[in-house]
Amino acid sequence: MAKVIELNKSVTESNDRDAQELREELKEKGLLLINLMSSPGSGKTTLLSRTITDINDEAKIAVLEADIASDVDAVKIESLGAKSIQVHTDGMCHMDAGMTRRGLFGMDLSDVKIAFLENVGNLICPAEFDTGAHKNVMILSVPEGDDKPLKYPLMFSMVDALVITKMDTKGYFTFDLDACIEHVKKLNRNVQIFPVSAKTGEGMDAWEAWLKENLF
Ligand SMILES: Nc1nc2c(ncn2[C@@H]2O[C@H](COP(=O)(O)OP(=O)(O)OP(=O)(O)O)[C@@H](O)[C@H]2O)c(=O)[nH]1
Ligand SMILES: [Mg+2]
Repeated sequence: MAKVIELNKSVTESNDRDAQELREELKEKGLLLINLMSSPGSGKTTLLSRTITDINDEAKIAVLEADIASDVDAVKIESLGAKSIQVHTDGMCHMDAGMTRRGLFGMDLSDVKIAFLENVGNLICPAEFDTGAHKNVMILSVPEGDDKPLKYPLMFSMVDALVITKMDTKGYFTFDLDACIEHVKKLNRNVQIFPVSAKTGEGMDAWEAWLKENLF
């Protein structure tokens, strides 16, 4: 059973200010916060699990799991030896800076170098709220299709990195990686793109190197 915090809407309405304050405070503590967004089931927890297995010894990882219900993801992460906490969003489809702060500080963050926020699974609302993260990362998985940047442009245009996961399934789906990258680059010229499979480990090195480059 994971520690679970029930959240409700932030009391303050000035989310942008709260987000900036949180970002600065965490930087002073030497803690990199990464906001991980995607549609449900695209592979966030699996990517985090593989990342923890690969680099948790070098850079301690903690995960804030945000869901509408359940603690299954937090239990999975804890079973790998990383710190984790589950927050419930009171039915809301996103996290804001105040909710992120309450969840993060519900964990013991001593020695932690990277905190991931696994945001609520959807491609719309999470892109609209600054969580206070230093880097915003999106996952798109091969089975979702290469046309998603055309349909959900906001999230693709605001992220620092895009992980294209489940590359091991490419043979079973019609997914044109080059076309996908072209759509994304039209929206966001500077985005870093990492094609990976969290199942086979393909491409994980480049993703993990990027994480380590961004450590404080
Ligand atoms: N073949 C393959 N399957 C994967 C990969 N990554 C995740 N999966 C599978 O995809 C399913 C969903 O993965 P999760 O990691 O739970 O996805 P999620 O985004 O955390 O899901 P929610 O938290 O419910 O939004 C699981 O059955 C995983 O085993 C991958 O790289 N390759
Ligand atoms: Mg998950």
